[in-house]
Amino acid sequence: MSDVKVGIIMGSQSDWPTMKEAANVLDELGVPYETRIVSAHRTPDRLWEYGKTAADRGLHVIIAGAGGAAHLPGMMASKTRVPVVGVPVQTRALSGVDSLYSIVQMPKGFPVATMAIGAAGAANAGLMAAGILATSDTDLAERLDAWREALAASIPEVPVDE
Ligand code: RP5
Repeated sequence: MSDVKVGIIMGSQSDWPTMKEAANVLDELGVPYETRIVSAHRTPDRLWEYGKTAADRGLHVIIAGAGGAAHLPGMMASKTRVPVVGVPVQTRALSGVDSLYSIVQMPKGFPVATMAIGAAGAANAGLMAAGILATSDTDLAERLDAWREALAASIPEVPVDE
């Protein structure tokens, strides 16, 4: 079993600029991950195989991003007990509201922890994955605490004219 515990999957190459935000956060926190393009509609067999093997391969969290008819996170959640964090990718036609609705309204029994639309949601997905792993990794917990403190310290107390 490898030490990669986080899978970042996305429906298309076009989702990568958004999903890279999750990868960037994991890089900053020193969390290894794998990345794959897995489309619910274009590569359903790949989705099936990924979900079927995820737990046995040692994945602890799957971050799944998709846009439009964004069925990837929900389908992945139906195929594996590994927690799925969903990222609604912003679309041109409907600004990502379509993605959000496609991901968030899961039926009872198959949850997807759904983030905000777009880049902020992807970054938060990385933090969510790190937070889940930090519950059983004290070194990572310390790095995550430091990351959060640095962010807080970077916020000015008083606004300035720009
Ligand atoms: C979804 O369709 C993907 O997740 C992507 O967000 C969207 C558009 O895909 P492309 O046509 O750019 O490949 O499956």
